[in-house]
Amino acid sequence: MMKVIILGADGYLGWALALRLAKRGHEVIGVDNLYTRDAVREVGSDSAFPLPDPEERISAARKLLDVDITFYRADVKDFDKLHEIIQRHKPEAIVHFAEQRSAPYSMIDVNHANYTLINNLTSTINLIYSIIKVDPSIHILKMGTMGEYGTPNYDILESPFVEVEINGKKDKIPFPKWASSWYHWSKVYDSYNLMWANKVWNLTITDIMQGPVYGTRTEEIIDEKLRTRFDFDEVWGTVVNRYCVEAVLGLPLTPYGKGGQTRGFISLEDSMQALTILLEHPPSQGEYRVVNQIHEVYSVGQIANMVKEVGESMGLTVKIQNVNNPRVEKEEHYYNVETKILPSLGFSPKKNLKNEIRNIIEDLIPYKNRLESFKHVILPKTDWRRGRT
Ligand code: USQ
Repeated sequence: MMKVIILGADGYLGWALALRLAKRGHEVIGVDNLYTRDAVREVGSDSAFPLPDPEERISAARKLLDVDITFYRADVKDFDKLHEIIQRHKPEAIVHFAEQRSAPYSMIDVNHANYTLINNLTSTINLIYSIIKVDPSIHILKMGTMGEYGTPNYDILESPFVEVEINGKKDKIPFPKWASSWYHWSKVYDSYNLMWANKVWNLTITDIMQGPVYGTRTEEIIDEKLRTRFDFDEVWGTVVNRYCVEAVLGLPLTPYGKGGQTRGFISLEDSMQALTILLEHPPSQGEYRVVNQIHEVYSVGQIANMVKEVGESMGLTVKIQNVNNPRVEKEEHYYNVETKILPSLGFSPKKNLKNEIRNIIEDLIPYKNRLESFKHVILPKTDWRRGRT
């Protein structure tokens, strides 16, 4: 069994992973500054499911799952605090989710752009330096994003490097990246910084390129008190989860622009399975490993049709209304992603989008009244091109 620190343990993925790892018998130490809770309130929204305080969640986990999770309310931008926690617990692995994770939030204005870049880059640098001081053999499992690559007109390989030929001379370069928000760029810069830390100090790193995650359920979320947060507003919600809330509220589903934007999706449950596998099968000591963590590839238009079909089969009236795209992104494009590493380690997805949409809608219906009061934060307002509030 391993000792694992999760930075960002209060988030959508962080809390679900804390439960998964603890239930598998690993010792889990969670760290979070609870920033996401405040930043979601800042845009006038909240999680679809009311969230207990970290202490209440942890005692619910103790009671319902018989697991013990240690929690620190701390900011990983504070190097001394982060170092002290790592020094105290000396884990085998550290999962790094403690970053601002919304693309729209990063595009609101100069303050939000700076917050995103400073928070995200500083947290990763602090983690690198803490590990060098405590024990350079600690495995870093870092959440990157498929959005680092953008939507190129070539295959997205699962490799940190690619060989190129320029004017007849060949060399290896970092795999090309072309992000589409300050948030996504912050992850590109993090990846370069990790690659560099690996070269200088031989750190052992898994950099995960994950697509948008959807879903409300994991094997451990067996009670309302154990729910992980679920965002749906225009800033914090991601596309599948947003469409499901729109369907429940009788609002038209909102593909942006032409709706041909294609991404690689994964359910919350399968994301947990993948992360657990990557922790339990670390790369060799001193390796920088890049993993593409997606399951099914769909366009946002196709997903709208799927949510409409499932919603209607459940008795909801669901319309689709494409809205002006507030983002700067390709609306029709090639998309082909290599995914070899996770299957080679035994990853076998248990969920698919269609079945999971039904489960999400089923879980949201009892919260319809609560969701009604957030109707005004659903249509997109954050316009990439405006750059100010
Ligand atoms: N979109 C719509 N309608 C909506 C919401 C979004 O058409 O109502 C479109 C967007 O324009 C975009 C696509 O759906 O083309 C994905 O947007 P998203 O909001 O679901 O996800 P994104 O902003 O890309 O970010 C999310 C997570 C982020 C993670 C990323 C993975 O917030 O933390 O890194 O998904 S990826 O998309 O592969 O970069």
